[in-house]
Amino acid sequence: MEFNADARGLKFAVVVARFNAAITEKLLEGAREALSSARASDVDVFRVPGAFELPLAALHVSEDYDAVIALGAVIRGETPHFEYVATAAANGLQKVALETGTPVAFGVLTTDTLAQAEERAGGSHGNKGYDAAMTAIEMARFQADY
Ligand code: INI
Repeated sequence: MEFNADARGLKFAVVVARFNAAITEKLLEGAREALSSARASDVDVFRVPGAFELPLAALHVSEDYDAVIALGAVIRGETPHFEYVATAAANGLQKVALETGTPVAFGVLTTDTLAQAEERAGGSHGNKGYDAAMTAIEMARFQADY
């Protein structure tokens, strides 16, 4: 079956981390662009402190939406904290999807440097927020149609 990129009639929640906001707001712009190109009209945005908080926020809203798009930017820098935050976000978001049945798209950048994050938030490597929103649309459509 081909991907039907028509988001009309579907409800989307976007949960966005404020940590590294210069990056995550660009991811949000990309997600909005994808949702509007697919004619989604029912979109709510929720902000949380950091990527670590994204799974709980996704869990909290999952019941009321056809899909959740989680956006964050975890940048390694000098700190081992990176591994804990990135792993918790990835595992937690996957767990929410599998345990609730609501698709959760992983739009969390995990990069070594700020420059790499910029490249993936509307720079030379595209916009991962856009990609995550497209994934959410595809999975919400899949669940609605089959
Ligand atoms: N949160 C991020 O979203 N990105 C990061 O790069 C990051 N680093 O590197 O520390 C980060 N930390 C905060 C974390 O997400 C939680 O908000 C915090 O630990 C409180 O629970």
